[in-house]
Amino acid sequence: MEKIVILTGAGISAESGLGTFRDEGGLWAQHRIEDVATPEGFARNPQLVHDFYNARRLQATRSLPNSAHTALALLEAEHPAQVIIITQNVDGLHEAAGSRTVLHMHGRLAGALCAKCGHRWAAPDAMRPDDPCPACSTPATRPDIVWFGEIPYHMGEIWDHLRDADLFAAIGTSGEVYPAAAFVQDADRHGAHTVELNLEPSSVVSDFSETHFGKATETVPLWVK
Ligand code: BV8
Repeated sequence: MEKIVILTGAGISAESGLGTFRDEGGLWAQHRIEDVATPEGFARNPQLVHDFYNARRLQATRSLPNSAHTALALLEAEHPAQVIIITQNVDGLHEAAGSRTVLHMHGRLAGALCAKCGHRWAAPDAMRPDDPCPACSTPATRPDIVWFGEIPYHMGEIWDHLRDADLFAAIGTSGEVYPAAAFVQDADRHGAHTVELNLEPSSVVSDFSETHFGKATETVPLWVK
């Protein structure tokens, strides 16, 4: 039974109106990574970081999945237990499109985490630094997001999927952030056919056997056919 492992990045949500990071005017052009996407930045100014994620959480709740998300959900419906999506995205658009097997390796905007006791709960629309944890009451709440320098979630499971993949596709990612950018090499080493679907060549395009350039809403529905 063919195993299809799909890595997605901000580019798959671009046409749903959510900003990417490294495109013209992207999120990293508006904010310094050090200030809003590192534990040090959060320790320095938790309100600034909460404001950054509160704004993205609000925007994400108002966005809709696009035909690329829907195409992947249909692919999974047609090949139950064969399709796994590993997303770097923190929006919930894969789930909103109907995908069931989604691993959020960089966390989720919808999640809140207590830095003291590790309790997780559904994030309120606007988080504040001194919100008490519902479990231990400590005012140590943070977005359930993996920042630079932190260990991505689900890595053990992800390595297993890459080892067993027959087909690995990366969709809408610049290939700038590790360990996600190296997944194609792991899949290739274990014999998978590798495909990049992106608006333009990523930094790791040479690691892929097949490429399709264009907008995700055009390339992904055609590719899953
Ligand atoms: C780790 C938070 C160890 C969530 C993010 C020095 C010190 C410390 C660490 C490092 C270091 N040097 C290197 C590292 C590792 C570091 C890293 O990679 N740094 C980079 C900058 C060099 N990585 C880490 O720290 C990671 N942790 O390494 O721990 C470890 C490793 C393995 C096992 C155990 C332990 C943690 C990384 C996670 C950081 N968190 N964000 C959030 O705020 O959203 S990363 C951030 O970048 C986002 O999560 C995003 O997902 C990710 C990748 O970006 P993309 O999704 O690719 O988006 P981007 O804008 O870059 O590209 C969009 C693409 O779409 C473009 O190519 C564009 O052409 C295309 N596109 C645009 N429109 C469309 C389109 N494609 C199709 N259709 C369209 N319409």
